[in-house]
Amino acid sequence: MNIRNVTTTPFGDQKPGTSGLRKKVAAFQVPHYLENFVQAVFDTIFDNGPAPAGITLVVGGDGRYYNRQAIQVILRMAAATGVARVLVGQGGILSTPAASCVIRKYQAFGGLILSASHNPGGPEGDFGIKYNTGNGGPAPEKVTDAIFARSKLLSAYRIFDAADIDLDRIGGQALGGMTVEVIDPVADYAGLMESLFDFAAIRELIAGGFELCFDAMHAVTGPYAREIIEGRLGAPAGTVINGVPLEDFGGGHPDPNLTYAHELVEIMFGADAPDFGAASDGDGDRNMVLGRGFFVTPSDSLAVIAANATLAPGYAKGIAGIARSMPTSAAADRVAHKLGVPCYETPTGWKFFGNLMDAGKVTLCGEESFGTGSSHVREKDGLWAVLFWLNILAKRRQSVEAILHAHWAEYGRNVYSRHDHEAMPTEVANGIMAQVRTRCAGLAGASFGRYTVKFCDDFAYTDPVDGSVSTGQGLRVVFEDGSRIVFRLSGTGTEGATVRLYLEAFDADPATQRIDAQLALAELIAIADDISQLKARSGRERPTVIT
Ligand code: VG1
Ligand code: CO
Repeated sequence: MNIRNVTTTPFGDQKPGTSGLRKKVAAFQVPHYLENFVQAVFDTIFDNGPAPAGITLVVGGDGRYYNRQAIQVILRMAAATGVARVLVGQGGILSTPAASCVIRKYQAFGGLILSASHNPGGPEGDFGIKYNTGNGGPAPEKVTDAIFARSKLLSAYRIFDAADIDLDRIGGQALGGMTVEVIDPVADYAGLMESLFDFAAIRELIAGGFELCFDAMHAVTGPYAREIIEGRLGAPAGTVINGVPLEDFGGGHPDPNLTYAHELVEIMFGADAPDFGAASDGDGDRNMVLGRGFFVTPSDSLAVIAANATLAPGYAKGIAGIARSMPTSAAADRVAHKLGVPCYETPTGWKFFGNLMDAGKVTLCGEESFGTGSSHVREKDGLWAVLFWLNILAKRRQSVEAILHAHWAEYGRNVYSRHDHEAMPTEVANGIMAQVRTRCAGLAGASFGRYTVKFCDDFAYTDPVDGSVSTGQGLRVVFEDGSRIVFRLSGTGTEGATVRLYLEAFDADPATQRIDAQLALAELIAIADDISQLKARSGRERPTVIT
C-alpha cells in the first residue's frame, strides 16, 4: 500500500457549529483544508491510532458541488487509517436521515455526512462535513470539541495513493486493504419507512383522489420521494417536483420555508391547490408541511404528530416522551402533559436529542426550524414527517387546516413565529446580543403593555443522561403568561452573523385563535425591538425571513 504522510499546518477555524463544519466551497478547496479536518476526526475517534480492526464507516452526502471529490479524499484517508469497510451511497448520495438509518442498520462505527444542509450550494455556495457516531446521530459536543482541539494541533495527515473509486457502480471495490461498498442509497431507508407507516391506507387515500405535491428543491430527497411517494404509494408521476438533485440545487436555496420554497407555496396558496404539500431541504432532514392555503408551523406539526402518533403502526403502542429545542414552542408540552409523558427542553441542534433517545426517555423530537423526527433514526427526518402526516390524513380523513383547528380548540394555540435577520455584520449582531444581555439584567417584574416579565436568562442545559452542561444557548425573556421572546445567534451560517428572534404567545380562546400569527404577535414583536434595539442597531426595517 502506498500511504503518504503529508505535512500540514493547522487552520484554526475548524470548529463544528450547530451541525458540523460549514464553510464556503472555496475554503474547503484550499489545499489540505478538508484533509486536515478528516484527519482530526479520525484522530479523535480512533484515539490517534489506526482504526480498530474490522470496523465499518458510512460515507455519503447531499450531492452538492464538491461532494464527489470530498468522498474520494475521505475514502483514501480511511484506507490509510486502516478502516476495513466503507459503505457509500451510489453517486455519493445519502440523505442525512438515510445515513443515520444505514449506520444503525449495519452497526457501523460511525459515518461522515457531507452537507451544508439548507445552505446554498455550487462553486460559490457552501459545503459541510459532520461526523455521526455509532448510534447514527450527530457527534455530541464533547466529541466535536475534541475534533476542534485536535485540528489545532495537526502536523500531518495520512492518505493512500490510488485512482478514484467508481461511485456509480453498486457493489464492492478494493482500495488497498479496505473494501468500498457502493450501496443503493434509498432501499434501506424506504424499507424502514414502510415498517413504520400504514402504506396501504396512504395508497388508498391517494387512489381516492387525494392530491399532493412534494418539492424536493433539487436536493437530495428527489430519489427518495420518487421511490416512496410515486413508487410505493402510487402517487401520479409529477407529484414530486424539482426531483432531480443538482450540484447547485438549481441556483436555489434548499431551505423549506415560506420564503425559499416559494414555488410550492405558490402552488399551495393558488387556485386549485392540492390537499397537501411538503418540501425538504438540501440533505433531507427538514420538512415543511402545508395544507390547501394553510401553513403548519413546525412546532405545531410536532404537537399534532405527538397527539396522533398511535394512528401510525410504528407508534401504535404510544410514545415514551417528547423532546424539543428551547426556542420551539410549548405546543408539544401540552400534548405530552395530556398523554402523561415527559417533555424535555434542549439546546438547539439535533445532537442534544441523541442521549434522550438512546436512554429510551423520548420517542419524538422536534425543532422549530422545520426539524421533526423520532427514535427510528438519530437525525431529524423530512420524509418521515411527511409520511407521518399522510398516515394521519389517511386515518382522519380531514383537511390539514381542520386538523389544526381542532388541535388548537383542544389544547389552545401557541402562536409562533421566527424572524431571521441573516448575514448581518458580525459586530452588529454581537452588539444586539450584548444589548439584550444588558437590558435583561434586572428586567424581571417589568411590564410591557399587557406582558410582565417573569424571568430572563441565557439558556443552559444539563443533559439528564450524562450530566454534561451546555451554556450560552440563547437569551430568553419569559413573561408571566408563558409568552416568550428568544434571541439566538445562528451556528450554521457562513457569511457574517444571523440573529434569530423567536416569538411565542399562548391563546386559549378559539374565537381569536385563527388570527394571522404576525398580527397576534405584533405586541411581542414591538417589545423585542424595544429590548434589542435591533432596527436601530442594524439599520434594517424587516427580517430577511419570517416563518
Ligand atoms: C439551524 C436551526 C437548528 C438546526 C440546525 C441544523 O441552526 O436553527 O434548529 O438544528 O440549523 O439544521 P442555527 O444554529 O443556524 O440556528 V440542518 O437541516 O441545516 O442540518
Ligand atoms: Co438539513
